Amino acid sequence: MKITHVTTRILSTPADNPLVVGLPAPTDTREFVTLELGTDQGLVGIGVTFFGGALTKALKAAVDGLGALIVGHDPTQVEAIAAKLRRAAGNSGPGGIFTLALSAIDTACWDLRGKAVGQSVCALLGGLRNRVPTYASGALMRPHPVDYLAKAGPRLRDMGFRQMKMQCGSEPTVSASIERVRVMRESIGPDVDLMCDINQLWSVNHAIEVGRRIEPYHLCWLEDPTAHDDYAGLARIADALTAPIAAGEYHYGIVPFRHMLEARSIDVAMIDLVRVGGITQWMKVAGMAEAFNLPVVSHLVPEIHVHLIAAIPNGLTVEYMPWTIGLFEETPTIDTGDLVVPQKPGLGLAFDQAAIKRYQVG
Ligand code: SMN
Ligand code: MG
Repeated sequence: MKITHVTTRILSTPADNPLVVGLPAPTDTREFVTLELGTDQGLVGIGVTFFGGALTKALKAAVDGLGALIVGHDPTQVEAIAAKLRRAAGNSGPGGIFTLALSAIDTACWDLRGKAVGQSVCALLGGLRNRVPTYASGALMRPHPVDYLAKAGPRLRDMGFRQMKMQCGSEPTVSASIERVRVMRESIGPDVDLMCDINQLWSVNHAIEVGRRIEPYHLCWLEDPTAHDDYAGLARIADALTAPIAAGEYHYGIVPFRHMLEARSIDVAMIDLVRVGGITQWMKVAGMAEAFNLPVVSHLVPEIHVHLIAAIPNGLTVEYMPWTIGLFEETPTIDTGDLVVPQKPGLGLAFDQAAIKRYQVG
């Protein structure tokens, strides 16, 4: 099989989240770069990348530029493709736009790999199980007031979610942070897994102080309590608290995970498909975490991550952040709190032509 053509698009979709109910819909948008790799066998593989912000056009140009270099290549040779693209991109990786672009290409190659042999990506990668726990995300956000959380949490539980994540970190006082977590926990009861994301907003000492005082509310994990690259600081927090510390979404490539694992900075490895550089790199980090006896969780794009978390022995749960559901014709179903792995060949996903028509801006 050979890659014969590369098609990229920029889609600008409404920045809403269907899990947020009863609040005005945001008026801003999210930009995605979509990729289709066509082949001489007539198969088409798809990938997606983002985090471009104002550089989304540059990200599309990066995918186009790298994509042109793999025309004529066998898409199943994912390491050969990564090596060629790294060489071609000079020193523009592993951080930033190079890795974001590589991710879309690698993902589309895995989709083709699955389609070529009639197996799902999950089956190709290990095929451990066909459903995985998932948690509601993006629905209990920092700007949402406490009384909203108290109503939204039970609503998510009634929708079937057995796990959910809230954001904290911008409260004016320690007691306001504690109160936010207390109200959240009491609204959903003891049987729902609750995660809390700080998105790097706290100092190490503040994280330890608040973290100790919210221990009665039992977090499934405390995420990114401090700066993502403060490996020693994260380790101090992880040591001081019983709540597991999760981090990883801000890192590019595989090497920072070595630092976090060696420094004992984390108890849960959160791997972002887009920033790590695609499925090939994602699996390497999952293996590193396994060797440290640590679970792995995903970040964004549940439609693709469901294959990865389901394939590995240490996959804990998939973040159900429904930003990307509008891009696809059909997305994995949620059944009593689990995300079901699509059984179709490859990723089991197709871009929604109506969405392309409606949201394409480049
Ligand atoms: C997150 C991602 C994107 C926007 C806001 C928050 C968050 C997550 O860190 O874990 O999904
Ligand atoms: Mg996060």
